[in-house]
Amino acid sequence: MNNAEVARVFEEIADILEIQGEDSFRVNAYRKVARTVEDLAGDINDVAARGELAKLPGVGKATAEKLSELLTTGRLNFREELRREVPETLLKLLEIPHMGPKKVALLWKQCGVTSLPELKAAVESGKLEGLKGFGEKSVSQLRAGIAFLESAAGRTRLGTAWEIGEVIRRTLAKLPGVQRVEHAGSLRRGRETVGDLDLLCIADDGPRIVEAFCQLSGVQRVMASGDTRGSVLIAYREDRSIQVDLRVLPAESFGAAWQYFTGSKEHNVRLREMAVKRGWSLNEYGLTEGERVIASRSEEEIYAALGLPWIPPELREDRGEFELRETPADLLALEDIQGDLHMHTVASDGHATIEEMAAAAKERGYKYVCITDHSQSSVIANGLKVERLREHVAAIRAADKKIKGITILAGSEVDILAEGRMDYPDDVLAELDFVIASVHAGMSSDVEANTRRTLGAIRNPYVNLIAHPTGRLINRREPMPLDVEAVAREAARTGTALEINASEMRLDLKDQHARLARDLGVTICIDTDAHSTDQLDQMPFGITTARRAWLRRGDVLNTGGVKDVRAFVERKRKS
Ligand code: DGT
Ligand code: CA
Ligand code: CA
Ligand code: ZN
Repeated sequence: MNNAEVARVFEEIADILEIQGEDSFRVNAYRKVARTVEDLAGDINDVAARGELAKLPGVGKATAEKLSELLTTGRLNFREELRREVPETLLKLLEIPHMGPKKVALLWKQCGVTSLPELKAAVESGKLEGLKGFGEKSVSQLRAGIAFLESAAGRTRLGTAWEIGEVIRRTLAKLPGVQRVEHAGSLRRGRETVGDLDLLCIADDGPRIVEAFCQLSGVQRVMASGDTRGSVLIAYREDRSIQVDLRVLPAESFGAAWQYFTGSKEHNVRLREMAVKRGWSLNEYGLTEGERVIASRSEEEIYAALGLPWIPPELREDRGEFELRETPADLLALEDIQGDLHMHTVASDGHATIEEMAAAAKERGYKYVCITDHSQSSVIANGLKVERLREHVAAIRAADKKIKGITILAGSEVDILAEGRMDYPDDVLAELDFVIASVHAGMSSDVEANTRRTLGAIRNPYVNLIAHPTGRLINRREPMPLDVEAVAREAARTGTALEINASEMRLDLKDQHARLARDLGVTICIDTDAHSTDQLDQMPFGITTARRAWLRRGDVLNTGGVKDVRAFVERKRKS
């Protein structure tokens, strides 16, 4: 079991105990263990191997024994017992936004609700009326939350899907006789969530490839298998799985299949219409006129035959791509990114030091980074008071001198307080190279209040970037209601950048919002918000999102050099 899996077991124990009405001291003890394991820099199994579990913060002798049982046997008796005491479907309710164990307990004990369908029925029948903590407002919030959960059901976040898909792709590519394996479907188009994975493979011996595919590690169930296609369920968490479809084809029709199975459906419908207009037909086997094959080997040939340039997969959503006269040469690419301007260190809630983050960024070929730890109001994230910030800035300057080949800028991710006030006074902000502003607490359900708050930050002359503007967590938390257009207009007017946060949990701004912002003249900045060195590798998800927003190299602040970043800051301060 890895750290995250162990942490989840302890979170679940805490949830069940809290639902059962256990005192908060005991509940929090389990949550603390979960947090400790989750935040561990190394592998929990190594800690166990060294016999040092009991040395972890918040871990006593009894907990160390539980951890050890879990790590050696893969299960924990105590947890299995607890699970028998509550209905299995009850825990699922905790995934509804704004729903905590206390509310779940109330629903269960007072209304007999044990599952999502039962909760839905209870909401609709008015059964919750008069129940403590379920006033009109919170019932309507609950209704929205249920709808949100249903819309997320069965869709896997891009980062997870990518990781799973890449392992399968690389494994298949190594099989003898396999010439090529590629992703298709929504993963290739870079959608923020993926329903199922679609892989295509060029090989002669279909049945053997499909057989190997069905025996991949992680396969929970084989849904279908034939001579040229297979479909399996891959478990990636105890309670989550994703379907993977594989098709084996000959090289002659690979282009047609890749085009077809990449989609989107909407894009394909338009493309087929164009074929039909010419008296041709288009399907996964090729573009044909009667018996004659016009194109099938490559995507380029198919698009060209229809009078179109090759269209990058991220643009295939029927959002204007059929107007393209040529493939956009400067559509943003990972290689264009020169630096990462949003990351955390151990000074607040990150796991690595300034030097470690900078060295890791340098390894990735970046010319600069900006260290942006949390500000004082973010207490849970160990935000820095002014004195500590000044010491931190001095440490950043020292590291910048010491490490050659990369510029380390000193910044901060400053909380936007009520009514758009900033969490540090202006004279402190003025000492920083680059200032990020973001909302972390007190998000309102009122669109005007949220918008006013963000506009306030944008109007501060020292604020250079609004990070994760809507605050959503994909599949977990809805965006806060925000007038993105008004925010974008003001950002453009004041020379403030808006972020595409590349963390696969966030991707915020999302594609359509980023496109709107750019169209209104906003400079976009793509950052990982890394809390550890390996999270710097989330940049590709931000790039993909930017490509889906049709962003060009010139639309993005951190495709420029450090001079351009400094000039961007100076321009706003002077105006
Ligand atoms: P997903 O899996 O829900 O995230 O989204 P996709 O786009 O991967 O959809 P999926 O897996 O159902 O199908 C893969 C591609 O196959 C899809 O993007 C386009 C193509 N496709 C599937 N069904 C149809 C269809 O009925 N008509 C057309 N034109 N194309 C289809
Ligand atoms: Ca799919
Ligand atoms: Ca599929
Ligand atoms: Zn951050």
